[in-house]
Amino acid sequence: MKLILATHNQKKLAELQRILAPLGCTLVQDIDLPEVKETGVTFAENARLKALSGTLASGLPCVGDDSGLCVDALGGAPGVYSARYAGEHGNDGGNITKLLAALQGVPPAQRTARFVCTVCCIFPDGREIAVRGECAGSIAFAPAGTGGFGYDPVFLPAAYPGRAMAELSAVEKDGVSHRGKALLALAEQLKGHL
Ligand code: ITT
Repeated sequence: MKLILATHNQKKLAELQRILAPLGCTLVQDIDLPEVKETGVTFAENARLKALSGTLASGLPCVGDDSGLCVDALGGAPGVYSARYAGEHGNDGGNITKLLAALQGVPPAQRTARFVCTVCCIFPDGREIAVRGECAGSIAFAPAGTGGFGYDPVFLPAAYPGRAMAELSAVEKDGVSHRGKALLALAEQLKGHL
């Protein structure tokens, strides 16, 4: 199945492609999609806005991904504002610096957090699929690793004690990540739409 992917984040695109390809979906991004204003207050609303905009612009089935980091000690922040936590959209280094500063003095047991990924797929005939995946973990005291993107250097997934998400291989990350789980659910539901 050929799907358009409504994202302007190249690293997110690469992850979506590598997870969905073995599940039988090819993502294409050869269409100049409009920039979408993320005005939703939930991940699911924003994923739907991205998918809808892409479907309307391309006339093809389109997938939108809205994701982020929710930190318990910060009341769920940065949440839907994860990409622009430090002000400028997509400033990963600035976001990490701001997060570590906000958690200064917070002990390990209270640094619990989770990554959330919502994915929405909208077909030109109006059918919609919405799925969600989560990855539990905690926030480190300093960044480590060079893999992944975003907050991966400071996120310690519960499934790999003592390692940051950015220290995992792509296969290890996809096996436990919020995006890996959401896309597995999407692939399952897409079977019913072929
Ligand atoms: P698009 O809207 O164009 O898809 P974006 O980067 O703006 O790209 P989001 O609005 O969904 O995407 O913001 C997601 C942010 O959450 C992202 O910029 C990272 O800071 C963080 N994030 C999401 N998934 C992540 C992951 O797997 N690892 C680390 N950080 C992640």
